[in-house]
Amino acid sequence: GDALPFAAVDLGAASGRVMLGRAGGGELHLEEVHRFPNRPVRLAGTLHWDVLALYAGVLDGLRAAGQRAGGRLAGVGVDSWAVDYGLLDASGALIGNPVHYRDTRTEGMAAKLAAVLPAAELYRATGLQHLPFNTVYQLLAARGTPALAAARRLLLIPDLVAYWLTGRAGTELTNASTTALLDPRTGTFSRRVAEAAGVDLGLFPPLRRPGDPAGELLPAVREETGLTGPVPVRAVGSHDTASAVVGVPARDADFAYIATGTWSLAGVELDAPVLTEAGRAANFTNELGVDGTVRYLRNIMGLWLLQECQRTWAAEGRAYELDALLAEAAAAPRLRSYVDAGDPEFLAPGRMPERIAPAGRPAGRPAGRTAAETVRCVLDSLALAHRRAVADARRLSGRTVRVVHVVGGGARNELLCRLTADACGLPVVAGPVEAAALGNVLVQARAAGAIDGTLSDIRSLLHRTQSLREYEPGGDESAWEEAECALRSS
Ligand code: LRH
Repeated sequence: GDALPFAAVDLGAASGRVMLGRAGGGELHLEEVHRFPNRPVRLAGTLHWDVLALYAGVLDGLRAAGQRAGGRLAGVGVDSWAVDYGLLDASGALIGNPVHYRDTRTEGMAAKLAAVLPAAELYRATGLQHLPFNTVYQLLAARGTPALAAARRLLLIPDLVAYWLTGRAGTELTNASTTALLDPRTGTFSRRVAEAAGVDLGLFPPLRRPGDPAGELLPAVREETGLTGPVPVRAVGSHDTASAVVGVPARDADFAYIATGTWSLAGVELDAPVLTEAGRAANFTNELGVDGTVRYLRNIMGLWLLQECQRTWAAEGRAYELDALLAEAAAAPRLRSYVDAGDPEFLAPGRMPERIAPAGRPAGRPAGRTAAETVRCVLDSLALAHRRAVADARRLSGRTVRVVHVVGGGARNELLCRLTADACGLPVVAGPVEAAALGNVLVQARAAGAIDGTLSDIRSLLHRTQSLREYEPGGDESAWEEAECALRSS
């Protein structure tokens, strides 16, 4: 058939966007119709998401998408970052602003849960990498608060936005798999974990899978966005990383991926979870993907380190131009200093250049580094962390990896891609930058019948239609190996 227009709402930690994707008849086009900043707000000591500002951005974006598409859309899908949620009261109204996963309320919660459910058992039941902000810890931190007591429903962020658009509530599976309340073998909630954490599973509306119908735009929403006719909303891989992995333009099965943005999510796609103790020790996660797949990966701090440095410099009146900084960083010697980009010490916002500096490895002048030297340290550290994650994914899963796909915002960072190829000793295929939005559109398009096929067919379509860039590994891999050993023994 002909290509149909779908809107992909993709909310990231730094910005939200609405993309118009046209898919069908062997074609795939994507254009950005609206982008808006996502600015967390600290209020009374708690870091929040400004979720109504995001919703306003979504409405503006849908209006813009409709205008581009002649007033009609064949569907809408919503994805966003994982783990966070909004609470609704008995009338369906939002209780307070959702708390940001970088808020410190979860400190000490892992130990608290481990006292009733040992970490090894939690891992066997949920397969999730320990991250202090996993939903289960957030809910433990919220126990006994008036907000949670008044709550009748809990909606993960993309489900919350979909609820406002449609009036219908559901819990999308790929994102539910990031809560540490879901058993990745069965794709159902784990009563045992919920009981141990004191979580009322009745707060979650029924599960739905990517491709499932999720309602239609409410008349009031259509009116506000100028859209005509019924507009179906469909569940997609509502966890942005799940959509980004759909958007990997792989040619065959032997690939690793790194979804780069605020985070780097580096790993492989599997048919079944790997719930081994070795995997737990290596901090590997089993998140659920589209079509029954498992995203076996590690969370790495990602470009957050760089974004946060820039924010600090700008606040100090030294706003640097990113391209100039990157060019200078590219000319600097490699591995002068590096940090463990997986270290939760970098999770919270604030004073990032300073926090990165003292942790840097010696070699030269640790103090008084220039901004470009700090940027180089960040990118070397990310490449190093990518190397470790790809090697660990291979080792722990037994998968063959011949190529590393870098998708998401980091795919346009040439230095990061080049260093990643060098560090991994593997070719890197970079792009698409908007993999999450493409994955969102493609899952909708398939559910709507505009395209068909398996994930591998979808990936061939991406490979044919998207512009990609290849980086062959170069330089001396042993320098990366040495740095890795040095980090491990520090
Ligand atoms: C990336 C992401 C990642 C999560 C984090 C909270 O946007 O969804 O997969 O771990 O945000």
